[in-house]
Amino acid sequence: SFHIEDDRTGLSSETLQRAIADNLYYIQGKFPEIATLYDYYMAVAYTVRDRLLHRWINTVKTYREQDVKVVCYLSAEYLPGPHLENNLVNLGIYDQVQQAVESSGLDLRSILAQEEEPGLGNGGLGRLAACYMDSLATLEIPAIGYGIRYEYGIFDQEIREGWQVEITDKWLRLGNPWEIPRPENAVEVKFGGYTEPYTDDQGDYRVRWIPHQVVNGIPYDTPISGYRVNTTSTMRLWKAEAPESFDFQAFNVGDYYGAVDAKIISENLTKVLYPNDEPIQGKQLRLEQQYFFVSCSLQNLLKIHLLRGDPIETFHEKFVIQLNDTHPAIGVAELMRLLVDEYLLHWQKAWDITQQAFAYTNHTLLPEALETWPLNLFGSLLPRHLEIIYEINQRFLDQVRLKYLGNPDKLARLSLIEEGGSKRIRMAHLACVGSHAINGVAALHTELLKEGVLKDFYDLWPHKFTNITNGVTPRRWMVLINPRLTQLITREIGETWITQLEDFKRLESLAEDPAFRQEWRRVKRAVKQDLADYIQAHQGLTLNPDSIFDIQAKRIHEYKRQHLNVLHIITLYNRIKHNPRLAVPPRTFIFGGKAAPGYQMAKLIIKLITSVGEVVNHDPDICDLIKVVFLPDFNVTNSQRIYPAADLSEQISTAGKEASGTGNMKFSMNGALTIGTLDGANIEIREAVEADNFFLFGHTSEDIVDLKAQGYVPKTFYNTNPALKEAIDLIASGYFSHGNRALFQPLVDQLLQADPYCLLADYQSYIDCQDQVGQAFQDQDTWTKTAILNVARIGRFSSDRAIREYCREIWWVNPVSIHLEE
Ligand code: 26M
Repeated sequence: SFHIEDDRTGLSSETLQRAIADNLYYIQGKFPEIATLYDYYMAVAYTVRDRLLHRWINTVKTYREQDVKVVCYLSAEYLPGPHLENNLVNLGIYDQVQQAVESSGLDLRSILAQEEEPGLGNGGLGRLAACYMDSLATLEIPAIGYGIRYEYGIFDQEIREGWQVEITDKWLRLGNPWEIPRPENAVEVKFGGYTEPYTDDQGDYRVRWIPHQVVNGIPYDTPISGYRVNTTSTMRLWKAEAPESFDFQAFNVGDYYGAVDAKIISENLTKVLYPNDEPIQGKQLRLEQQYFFVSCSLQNLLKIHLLRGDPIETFHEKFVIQLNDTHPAIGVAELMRLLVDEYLLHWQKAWDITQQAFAYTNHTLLPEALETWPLNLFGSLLPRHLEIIYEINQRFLDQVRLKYLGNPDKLARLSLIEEGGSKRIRMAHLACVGSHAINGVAALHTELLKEGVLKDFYDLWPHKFTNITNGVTPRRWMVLINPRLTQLITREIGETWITQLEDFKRLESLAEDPAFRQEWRRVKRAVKQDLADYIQAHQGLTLNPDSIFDIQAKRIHEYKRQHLNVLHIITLYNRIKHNPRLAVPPRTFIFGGKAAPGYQMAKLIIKLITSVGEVVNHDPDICDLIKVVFLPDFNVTNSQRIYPAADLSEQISTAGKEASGTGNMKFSMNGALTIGTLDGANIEIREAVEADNFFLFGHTSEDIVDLKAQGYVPKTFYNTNPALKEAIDLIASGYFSHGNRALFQPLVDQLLQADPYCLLADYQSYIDCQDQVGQAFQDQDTWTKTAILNVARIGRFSSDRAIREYCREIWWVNPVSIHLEE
C-alpha cells in the first residue's frame, strides 16, 4: 500500500534527505550555500534525534504507566563518546543516512567528525558506565543513568616539546543537540547551616535542617538508544544553578552584586570534572558535586515513585540504585534523610528500604584512591548527614559488638569513622553498610577485596559479596569502529553475535581455514594502514603497516607501567646499536593516554616516551626497525582509531593493581594478541582464549606481596642484569634529554630507590616474553590463527553478559519491551 513517510520518523534515504534540509533551514537557520559542515552535522543530528524521540517518549510512557522495576545507575562520570554514529548503528539507518548525505553532495565521515564528544569522565569507570547504559537499553531493561553535567569535561591534551599541556574542554561551546533541558523538573539541594530538633504532630522526635545555602539542580536528558530495539533509556545529568528566590530575594535584599556573586558560586558546582587519580586533599567542591547530583537524583526518584501512585514504603521494590564506586555513596545517608526527615518514616523502616535499594561496585584497591572526608569539612557542609552517619554507625557497631565480643580492634576497623589525628568519614564503609550487594569488577579484584580492604565486611556479611567481571559493548567497540572486521565475521557466521557475543564461538573452526586467515590478514592490514594514514596526516610520521603495531593506550599511571614498555624499547634499541645486522622484526610502539594534571611522575613518563621517540625514530642505525609514537589526546573518539589497528595489546600493570581493565577486552575483540600480567580481567581473558594464545609474564599478585614482605631491593635487579642496567643508565645519562641528566632523575631514582610497582622485578620476564612475541609475529599464519581464536573466545567480555549478571544477581529486574504507538 502507498503511504507518505513522516519527515520526523521516516527512515528512507529520500525522507532523511528532506528532513536534513528541513532541519538545516529551521533549526540552524541556514541555506546550503552558507551552511558550514558543523551546520550540517547539527541538521543530521537533529534528524536522527527526531527518530529517537518517538521511541524515547514511548519508553518513558511505558515505564510510567506500567508497574516496572527500574535500575538507577548513579555515576559521577560518563564517557559515552560521540552519539551520532552510535545512534545510526543502533537504529539501523547508517546506509540510508549516508545515502541522504551523499545525495546532498556531502560526506558522512566528515560530518561525523564534527561532533565534540562529552568527556564527562576520566577513563575506565566512566566508559564502563556508558557501555552499561548501552547494554541496559539493548537488553530492554528499564534504566536511568544519573550524573553530573560538567561544563568542562576532561581536559584536551596537547603535546608541546614532548610534554603534556592541558587545554580546557569547552564541549558545549557550539551547542549540544543530544540533550533536552527539563527546567520544570528542577530540584533544590541544601548545603551547610545547622539542624534543630522538634516534635511532630504524632509527638515523635524529629530533626529539621536549616541550610545556609540552596542550589537548584536542572536536569538535562540525553536519549540512549538500544541496538535494534525500541527501548531508549535516559541519561539524566544535573546542572547547578542559583535559585532566584533564595539568594535574590530573601537573603540578599538590596545587595544586587552580592546576589550575582552567589549565583556564580552556585554555578561553579558543576563547572569542572576532577581527575580521579590525583590525591583529593579535602577538595570541598568535589564533595559538593557528589552530594549535589546524588540529592537531585534521589529526590527525582522519589517524585517518580509517588507520581506512579506507589506508597513510599515500596520504593525498594520499584527501584534499585547502583553506586558506581564511592563517589555517590553519600546517597545512603541522603535517602535516609529524605525518608526519615521529609517523608517521616521510622528509622528502621527507612533503613530496610535503603539497604534493599542500594548496591555498591568497587573499582579500585589502591589505598590512596579510597575516599574519606575530613569530619569537620563534612559536618560543616552536611550537618544533618553527619548526624545520620553517626546514627547508622552506632546501630551498626552495636551489631558488630554482639558478634565480636571483646574485640575492640574489629570495631575500630569497621567503623564508618576513621579515628586518629583527624577524624574522617570512610565512604567505602558507608557504601558497604548501606547496600545489599557489594561487587568487584574482575575475579581477582573481588578476591583481593575480600581478603584485603573489605575483609572485615566480608567476614561479617559474606553473602553480600559477588564478582561481576566488566564487559564492553560490541556495538561501539566492534560494529562501529571496525566495519571491515564486522563485515568479514558477519559474512561467515551471520549477525547474531552483535547481541549474543558468545556466538563468536562459531569462528573457531574458521581459524583452521587458510583462505579465511588470508582475508583476516587483509582486513587487519587495511585497518593498520588507516591508522598509519591518520598518524602521517597529523604527526608527519611514516609508519610501516607490516611492522608489529604494539599499543599501550590508557591513563598514564605508574601502576600501569608505561615506563616498563619504554625499558623494552630502549633494550631493543641498545641491541640494534650493538649489533646493526641483528634480525629484529620491525615494531611500531604506539602510546596514548592522559596524565592527571597534578601527577608529576606521570607527566614525566609522557616526556620520557616522546624523548625516546625523538632519538629512536631518527637514528639511522635503527633503519626504521623501531618507531615510537605518542598519540595525543586519548579519548573515546581517538581510541576508536586505535583499538582496531593493534597487533599487540599491552596490559602490563603490576599484578594486583588493575581492578579489571576494559581496554584489554576492546583490543582482543578487534583481533590483537595480549602481552600481560596476571592482573584484573587479564586472568579471565587468558583463561577464555587459553594459555597458548596469550603472552604471559611477570610476578603474580601473591609474588608481589611476598617480594615486598621480604624487603624488595630494586637495585639488586639493576646490579645483576646488564641489559636492564644499560637501559636505565642510558636514561640517566641524558642520552634522551640532550645531555640533561637532571630531567629524568626523579624517574630513575624512583625506580632504583623504591620501585613500588616492581618494574625491575618484572623486567627480564617482560623482555623474554617480548622476544617470544617478536618470534611469533614472524609466522604470520600462526599469528593470525591465534588472533582469530582470541576473537572467537572473547564473547564473555560483552557488557551484555555483565548486565545480565547484575540483573540476575543484584538488581532482580526483568526486560520490558517497548511498543510504538502509531
Ligand atoms: C586516586 C588517587 C591516587 C591514585 C589513584 C587514584 C584512583 C585510581 C583509580 C582513583 C580512582 C580509581 O578508580 C576509578 C577507576 O576508574 N577505576 C577503574 O575502573 C575500571 C572499570 O571498573 C577498571 O576497569 C579499572 O581497572 C579501574 O582502574
